[in-house]
Amino acid sequence: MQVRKCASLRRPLIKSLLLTLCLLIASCGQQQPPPANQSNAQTPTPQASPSTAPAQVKNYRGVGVVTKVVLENGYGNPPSVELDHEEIVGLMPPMRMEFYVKEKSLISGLKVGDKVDFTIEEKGGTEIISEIKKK
Ligand SMILES: [Cu+2]
Repeated sequence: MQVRKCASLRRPLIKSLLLTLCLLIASCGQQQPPPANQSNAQTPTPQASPSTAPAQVKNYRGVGVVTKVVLENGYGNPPSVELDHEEIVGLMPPMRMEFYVKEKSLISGLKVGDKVDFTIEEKGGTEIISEIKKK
């Protein structure tokens, strides 16, 4: 569709520029499957663009009870703590889940059953505990 439109243009001054543009569009198109139908073609798929700001760090406060402490996860993974946590406003409902922690020292003094206050650092969909203190 776009290729045919460009090929029909006969203005030499802008022809090479448009041709370059056509090639760019065509090469971009090759990296993705063609749209399933015409209505999709009218609404471009959102894509990550160079102007997209880098992922912002957001901090969330939470409270919970320690259900597991893992000081060594192996395979280069950070230590982790499993918590029965209350609602983390703006992030998630109450649940039991495991979080990675930034430093082993944050959880080395904790044990199962401890009530804790904690801070979660969320960046680009990844959550890690940056602070955790026994109540
Ligand atoms: Cu959770």
